[in-house]
Amino acid sequence: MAGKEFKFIHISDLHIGREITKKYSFLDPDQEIRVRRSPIKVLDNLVALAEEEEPDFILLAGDTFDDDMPSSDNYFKKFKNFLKKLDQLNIDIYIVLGNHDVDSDLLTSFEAKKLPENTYVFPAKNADTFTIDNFKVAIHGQSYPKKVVTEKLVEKFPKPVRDFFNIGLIHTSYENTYKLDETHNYAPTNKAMLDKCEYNYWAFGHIHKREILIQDPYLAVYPGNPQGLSTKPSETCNDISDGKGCYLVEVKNFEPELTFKTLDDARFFTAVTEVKKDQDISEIVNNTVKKIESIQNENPGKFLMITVELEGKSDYYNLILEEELLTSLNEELEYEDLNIIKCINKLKPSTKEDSLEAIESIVTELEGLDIDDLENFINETVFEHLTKKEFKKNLNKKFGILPKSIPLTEQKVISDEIDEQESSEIINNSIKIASRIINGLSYKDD
Ligand SMILES: [Mn+2]
Repeated sequence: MAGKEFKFIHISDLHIGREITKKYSFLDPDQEIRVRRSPIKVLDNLVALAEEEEPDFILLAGDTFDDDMPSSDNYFKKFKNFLKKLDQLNIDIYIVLGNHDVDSDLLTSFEAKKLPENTYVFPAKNADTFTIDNFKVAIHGQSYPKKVVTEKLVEKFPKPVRDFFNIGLIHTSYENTYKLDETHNYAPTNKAMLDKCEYNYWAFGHIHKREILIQDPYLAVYPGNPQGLSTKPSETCNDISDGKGCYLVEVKNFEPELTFKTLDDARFFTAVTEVKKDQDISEIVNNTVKKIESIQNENPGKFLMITVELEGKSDYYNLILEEELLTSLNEELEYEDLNIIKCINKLKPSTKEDSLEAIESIVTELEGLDIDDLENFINETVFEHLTKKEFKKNLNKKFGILPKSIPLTEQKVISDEIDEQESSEIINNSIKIASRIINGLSYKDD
């Protein structure tokens, strides 16, 4: 017996209220506002999608709010406003609470009848079933009763309603696929448990990476979060061409068909630059800029937060400062909808022969310098470019040379009165230290 055609949207883990920008304080003010608003912007995008697609209902599988959210909070009011807009569009919404929003006022407001009529929040005490007779749909769900739920809630889910399209709505860690530690392995489910329920569709939330876990004979789906929240792999768009969002599910003759729909406004990416051994910093910057511009072309209209990683073997592996690279890239790439948020130098030293060649060039440079130039060399090249703070400390201890921020006139050892012997001693020691560092050794003699 065939049911009516219907369609719904499956979304989860909005984490409204999460302050994404706390860690990225160097975004300029306009950028900061845009990124901070991105989780709430998802609601506007979802309303626009609902107007376009006219789904019959929406399923929200937990972690709507990032934290305890009182009904007096602005974010809560905005969410309530979103529910009202859906109500005006005649779209129902079914919600369960997850570990993040269990202490929000969502369920209590629903029970106090303070939410619009189109909204149903599943109880926390036990699983419940909501049937939509018109479409022959039965939605079974349960909210979290507490933050840490180790019980297998699905084991007590109701029997399927015969001849209905049965949907299970739950915030869960499925098969512990992502090797979550005990404290995050919430309301665990596995295939055997789901098989037993004989439902048609499992609408999951919790894991932020989208994934279709089971395709046949029923669907089990994580839509992922609709807005990336950090630089963690599950939050980035590195492996997904269409960003983050939700699933539109169209059901004909009880056969569900999934279409992914984008809802995000800001995207995290990692741009990996493969460095060849003798490429200098300007070549590395140029190649990275090209990589970033191609990401930009593939993500029009989105705000991009990019982590740059340098990989490979390089003669200059320890001469490239992450902070300096970050500054030069952000200077090269002055777009209002893009920011390089982090640079990570994962370069390894080249072969010993290559390193020796690099040392030789330093030696030659050092030997050709007079005292003033040597001073400058040590200050500019060594202090500015060598990454190891301890090296500076050591140099300071050994020669009484202080970091550049302290005027040179206050430094005792290196001065105009320095004699030939002292000068050559400094050169030799500098060479020794530089060579050890270039070889990846400790600066100490041991
Ligand atoms: Mn969660």
